[in-house]
Amino acid sequence: MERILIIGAAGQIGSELTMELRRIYGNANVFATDVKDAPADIKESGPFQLLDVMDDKHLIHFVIRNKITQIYHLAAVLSGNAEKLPTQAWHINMDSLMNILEVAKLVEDVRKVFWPSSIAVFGSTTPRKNTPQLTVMEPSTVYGISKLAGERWCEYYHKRYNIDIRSLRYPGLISYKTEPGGGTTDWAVEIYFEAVRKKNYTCFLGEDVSLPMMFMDDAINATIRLMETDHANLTCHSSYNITGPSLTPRQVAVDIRRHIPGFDITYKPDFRQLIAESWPSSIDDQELRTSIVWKPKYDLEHITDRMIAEIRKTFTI
Ligand code: AKB
Repeated sequence: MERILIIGAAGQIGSELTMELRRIYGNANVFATDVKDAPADIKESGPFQLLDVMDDKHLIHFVIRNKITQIYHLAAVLSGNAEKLPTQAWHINMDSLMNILEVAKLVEDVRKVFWPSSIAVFGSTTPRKNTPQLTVMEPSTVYGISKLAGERWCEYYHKRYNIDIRSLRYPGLISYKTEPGGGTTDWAVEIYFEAVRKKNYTCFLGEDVSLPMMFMDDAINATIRLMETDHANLTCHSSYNITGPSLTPRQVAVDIRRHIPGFDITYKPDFRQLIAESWPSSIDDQELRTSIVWKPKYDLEHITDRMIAEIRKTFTI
């Protein structure tokens, strides 16, 4: 029987992954934790506790006491926020991962770890189109540097201590339940909320920057599939490329007008424009698709239909 710990359960990914894992493994077996309060459904459907992953002693006691067998470590300072406080972001992103890797090494019951990497591991010297799994990686952001270093540590712990760590390089994730905070791809969520709320949006990126994106349902599905796949099928022990459709702000705005004809968008690029320009515009994720036999279901139209419908529901309740 699996007993699963989620770190960062109140965040954009955690708030949806926790509910799906509870549906699969049973509410009582999925322990949601965060440094901040969580949405009501997380607290009401199963165990929730405040836990700071930076506190290594508390973390190891929690894992031993609750006989945890799998850990999903989702907490991180994202790209935009990390640029505002680089040394703090480095400290949080790296030390939290090292605490998790050490716990996985020391506690025998812990059999698997999931840790997300990001398209931010790539930089302006990487081929931007169809970025391959193995390529030049010279990230220019502190977030990207921490994710690249994290990938190397994951592979090191796998090779040296035989720890089963699985990871995906998430693109921008589009979801309606919990808004992201401080990322360069946040525009792809904000645009839908503002379209429904105000019928206009000021985008912090220029109209034609193309970035790889993915709807949250596809990301959750791929993540759980990766964790459930036989170890023998895995060909990568650092982090797999993964993607859905590549989108520009202009393409999304045009698609939103199918539902909200008067929707207006203006562009005021800020410091995140340079970050976006240093990231891939599209990703080759064939290696993952072969390893876990998976492909995404959501294209732009399908994403827009779901986003607008779900956001409208929350505003009419
Ligand atoms: C960000 O924009 O920082 C994140 C990411 C792509 O990892 N959404």
